[in-house]
Amino acid sequence: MKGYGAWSLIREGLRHHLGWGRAWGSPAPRRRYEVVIVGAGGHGLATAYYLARNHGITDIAVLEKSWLGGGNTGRNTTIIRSNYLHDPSAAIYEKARQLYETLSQELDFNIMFSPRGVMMLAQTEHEKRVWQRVAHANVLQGIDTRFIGPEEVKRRVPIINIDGPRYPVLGALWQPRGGTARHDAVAWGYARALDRMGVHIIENCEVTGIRTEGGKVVGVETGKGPIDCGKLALVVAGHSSRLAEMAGFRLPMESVTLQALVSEPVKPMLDVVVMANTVHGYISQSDKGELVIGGGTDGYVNYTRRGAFQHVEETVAALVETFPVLGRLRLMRQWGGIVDVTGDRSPILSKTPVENLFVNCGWGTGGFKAIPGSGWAMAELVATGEPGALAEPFALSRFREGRFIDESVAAGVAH
Ligand code: FAD
Ligand code: PYC
Repeated sequence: MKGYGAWSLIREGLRHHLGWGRAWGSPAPRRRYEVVIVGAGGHGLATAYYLARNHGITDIAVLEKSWLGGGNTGRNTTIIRSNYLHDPSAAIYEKARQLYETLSQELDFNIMFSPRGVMMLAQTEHEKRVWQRVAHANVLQGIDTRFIGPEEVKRRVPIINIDGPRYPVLGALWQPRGGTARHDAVAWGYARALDRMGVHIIENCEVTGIRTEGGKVVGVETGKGPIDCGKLALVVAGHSSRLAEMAGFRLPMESVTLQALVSEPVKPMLDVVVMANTVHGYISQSDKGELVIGGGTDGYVNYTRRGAFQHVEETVAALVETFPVLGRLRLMRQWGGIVDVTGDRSPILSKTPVENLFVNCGWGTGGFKAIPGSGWAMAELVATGEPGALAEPFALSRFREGRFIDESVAAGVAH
């Protein structure tokens, strides 16, 4: 497999790009692996990558029921930030944000990380106090955010209407090194690196059952036959409850659809990410010029990935007041993804009642930004059998012990 350095690009350019090989293979599954990871989304792939990179474990299969990155990893609106309130959240999201800064170089794959700045608007007095509090917490956590006034908001986002009428802009929480990355590229970059390290990624291989013996996991049933394993990690986002049920335990979470939409491409008019949580909308402009827009989740548990017309109406109506220019745009596409939401809006990285079976889920509406940090922490948990400092607060036991990490405000999306 070729690298993507300047010489390869020039050579392939000169021969019409006919010499590139596949970025990752499609191996037949072996009968047994040391570690099986279910789910080839960003979190499953990153878990495999840091297991290999940090812990020297490469006897791994990542099993994916459809195509790699086709779940929420390829459906999200790509926002990356670490401006959370509580220390455990700030630690794991900032670890991820820092890894994103150099991920293109590390994977030799351009993930198009764009630290253009993320702004979370304060549109009520209450929201202003909340973001000021988060800004103070972030100072103590060593995270670079600050509260900015309406004039600076207007300077950074000329298309914004700061005067209301319903919700004037009173300021914003500003994270200058937050931003976006190309979501598919994150999955593809990890997949290519894994293939080079000898890890098997097996697509079109749905896990249909989990086998245990004496309270210990021993393997999985799949559409391509049974596969034995020493350790099993479930990293399947919105399908986590179903996989946990196969192993005989329940997870404290619900699955709901989160929707997004994009406009037709237009000339550059917005070079930061803006989230307007009071009106439930957020917006950024992609490199192609489309405005990437999202709102809240469907208000009921469901496993559909359909875009719903009322969402377009609600989300756009909310944003048009703050960004009047949107009223003149045509919308191009809308879609949904099934997100896995816990009661405290924080993820679960944990051992389970089944020995050698681990879960990584509950990232809800905000797990894209966490992918590298989550993979790093999950790899440590799977490799050693014990959580490190990053994963420990996110154990399943917190729901029994009442140690909730309430991030419903910082999660940023209405759900
Ligand atoms: P996924 O990418 O969904 O991967 C799980 C994989 O498991 C899937 O590929 C699925 O096919 C596979 N799978 C499921 N069941 C099985 C089985 N039985 N056998 C084998 N494989 C199986 N987060 C942000 O940080 N910023 C954002 O801007 C943002 N915007 C979002 C916008 C939308 C519309 C949506 C839907 C989500 C958004 N998110 C955002 C959330 C983010 O996308 C998710 O938290 C994250 O992608 C979850 O990654 P994952 O790898 O856990 O899940
Ligand atoms: O977590 O920042 C986020 C986010 C934005 C849109 C969806 N999730």
